Amino acid sequence: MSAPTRFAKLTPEEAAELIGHGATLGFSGFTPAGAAKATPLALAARAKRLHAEGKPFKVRVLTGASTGASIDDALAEADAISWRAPYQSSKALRNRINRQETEFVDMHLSHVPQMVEFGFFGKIDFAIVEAVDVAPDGRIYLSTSVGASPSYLKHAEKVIIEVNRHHTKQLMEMHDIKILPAPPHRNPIPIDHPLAKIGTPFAACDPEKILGIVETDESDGVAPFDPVDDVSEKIAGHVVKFLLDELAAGRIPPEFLPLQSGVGNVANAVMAGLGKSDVPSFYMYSEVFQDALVDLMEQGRLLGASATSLTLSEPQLKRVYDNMRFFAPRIVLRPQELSNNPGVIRRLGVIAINTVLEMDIFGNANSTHVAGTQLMNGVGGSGDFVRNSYLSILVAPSIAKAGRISTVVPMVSHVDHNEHSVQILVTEQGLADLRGLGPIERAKRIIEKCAHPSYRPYLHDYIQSATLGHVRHDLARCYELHQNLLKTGQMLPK
Ligand code: 0RQ
Repeated sequence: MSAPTRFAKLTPEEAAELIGHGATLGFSGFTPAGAAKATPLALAARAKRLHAEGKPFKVRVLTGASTGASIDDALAEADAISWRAPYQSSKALRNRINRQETEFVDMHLSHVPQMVEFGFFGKIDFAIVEAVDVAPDGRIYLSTSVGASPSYLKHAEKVIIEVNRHHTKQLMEMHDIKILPAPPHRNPIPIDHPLAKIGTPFAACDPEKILGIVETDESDGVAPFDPVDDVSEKIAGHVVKFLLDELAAGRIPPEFLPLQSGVGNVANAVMAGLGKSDVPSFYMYSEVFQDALVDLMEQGRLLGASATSLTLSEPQLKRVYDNMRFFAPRIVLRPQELSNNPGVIRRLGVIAINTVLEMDIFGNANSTHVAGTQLMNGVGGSGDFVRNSYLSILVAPSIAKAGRISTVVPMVSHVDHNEHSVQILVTEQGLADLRGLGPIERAKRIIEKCAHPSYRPYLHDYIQSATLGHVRHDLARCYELHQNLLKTGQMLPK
């Protein structure tokens, strides 16, 4: 394909000048993968300049999920974000959200395209989207993530494309892009295998809306994972043993089921553990394709993966780019409405493994808010998978902050995943299979299998002293551990 000569070339500063105070921006980016890079940095610099002149400048920011430093860190540090959805993982932004300087809408990632489609977020003024190529007729070949970019390109009034030369154009071989029609005209989505393709390798955009192209040559800047620690290894061990037992019992078929794994070091360790185990070679139907999966695919342990982003550190990404003949047919990158689609997850019988901050003794889980108030990152795609998977596994270390916090508590201080969706809880202490158990049996099992020994007596005592009922609670006491933490910095007295 020829260079996109039809469109004006813009410097990042020129692109940023086009964007006015109060605009709603739909950025590409799902994790740092495929995030717009130069334009948001120039926008942050512009915001700082305007603020120094005493002028207001804030924008409303939509993305696929979290972003690289160029969007959330830079714009938050410039105090330039008034409203943000659907997910973030930036310290600078998190602090502003928790001080209520930025309004944050924490939502299921599969819902984003539909909400854009129906105008729930209002008018999208600009889509600012990273691509590897643009055709004169407006076909946009996205880079390392798809996320919600196709919807932003379709609905934004104006479009700025960042063409990033750092990435291979062959990425288009992985992309499978489709925007679902509006209900009630939705036929079944014909994805009956993780690698099934149902769309096009490009996102469509009216070329008349494209104001210009910003050229970049920058990596996604994905940080490599920490070495696997003892706690993550133990959690991975429990998950692997459980899956092998399920396989032996015939509750997982011999060809296995597609896996989804959440973000972070624990999730990465679980995937590495599964690769080394006797679990049969498997597929993934997940949202993020992260570092451990490159090795597993090369070893033949991972047969193929559906995701919405290729979130790889530079060395791992280079391995993929150097061997696209091998990797391209084995990876499909889809819009997040499809990578995280509840109907497809249920159809394929996904086994989902996600990390939480805390779990309660009845099986409710909190992924997002420390002590019920302080946002960490957001629910992300975890809810899409936890609610709809064949097996829904939630993992966490049993204690945090050197034991001052128990992640197993009487009642979670914020609910992201409720007891009706959660099936299996795992900490380094053990695994609690909650299927078929009523509340009191669940409580006993979670305390014995998952709680840290130093918190078990407290939790048993809580149940004993609670009001008799189907679920036993002492409403005066259920947040005692959290209240202790807020008052003294630890959940139990020394
Ligand atoms: O604090 O950073 O100061 O050390 O929370 O905890 O154990 O390092 O775990 O990095 O895997 O993150 C739930 C946040 C876990 C993540 C969460 C403190 C702990 C540490 C981080 P420090 P760990 P991880 C699909 C999947 C929601 C989205 C999701 C997440 C820090 O997995 O954001 O699942 N999940 N998406 O010390 C107070 C507690 C704590 C606690 C841990 N109970 N109270 N602090 N910490 N438990 C992907 C996408 O959607 C893109």
